[in-house]
Amino acid sequence: MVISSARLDLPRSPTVSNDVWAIRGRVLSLDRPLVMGILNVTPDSFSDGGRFLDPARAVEQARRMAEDGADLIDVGGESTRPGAPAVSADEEAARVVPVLRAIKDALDVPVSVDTRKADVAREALDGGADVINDVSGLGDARMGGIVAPSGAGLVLMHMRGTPETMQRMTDYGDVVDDVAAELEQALERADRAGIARERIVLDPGIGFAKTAEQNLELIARLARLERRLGRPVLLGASRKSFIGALLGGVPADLRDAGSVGACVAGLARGARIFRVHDVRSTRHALDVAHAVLRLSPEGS
Ligand code: HH2
Repeated sequence: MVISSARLDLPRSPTVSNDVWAIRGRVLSLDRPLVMGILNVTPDSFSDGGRFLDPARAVEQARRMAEDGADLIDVGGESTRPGAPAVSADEEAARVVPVLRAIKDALDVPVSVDTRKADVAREALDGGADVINDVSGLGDARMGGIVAPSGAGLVLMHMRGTPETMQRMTDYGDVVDDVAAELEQALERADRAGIARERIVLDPGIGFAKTAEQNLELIARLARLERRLGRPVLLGASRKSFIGALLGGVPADLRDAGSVGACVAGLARGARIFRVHDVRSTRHALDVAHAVLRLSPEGS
């Protein structure tokens, strides 16, 4: 929900509001849950690969998601599923930027670009991206310097290693505390680059260097991340394999109801932004769950 279109130049301050997310001249209110619709423009994403490579089809899908209640559209040009092969920055930008520009021309919906690469982010920001969604949490040393002057929002996600190696890097003490500590380091990288806290949301990285049990524990104890780090939490559980495993091995295209369940559970435990494939069902479920959960369990 956009509550102001005034360009912001917010200083970093100890009194940062957790109820807003400042993204390139807009302030998104987090008074109600935000839904980020996934648009993968890759040949190989695990659930929607190959469907939206053509900009015209991508715009139609973005329009559908906006009509269904998406607050942002997240465009990604590199699959990060476990074991996915690396893609060059040129190839990734060639997939993402034409789609980004086409959406910005056709629709008035904020667009985030899902990339770990500073060179892709630079082209995306030139093309009008409102948010950089960095699954490596500023792992590319040049990323902070490119995002900082743009005023764009930033998602700092937790992962370890690369999509090829991450599933061998699941040793944690307390998974929530260890993820919080590693996200804190990402926040410090953002501070050093001069990116104001209001522009940042945090993401525990469901499925990225996590076992199925660790994913569940992170969702169950999400509120601790916001309490410790002072910024809102985004949850990206949609169609991921832990949902398939919980449901007896259902394939990705049959995981939407389970994904909605994960979002509602995440909302109850403190998540504010939800990155999903099935926007309409998620929007409906979150709006109803939010209307209930904002009331006190004790009555007035
Ligand atoms: N998950 C994926 C990609 N980007 N970004 C954030 N912030 N959080 C996530 O959990 C997240 C993400 C992986 O899912 P998907 O885009 O559906 O598949 P693929 O990586 O195969 O394109």
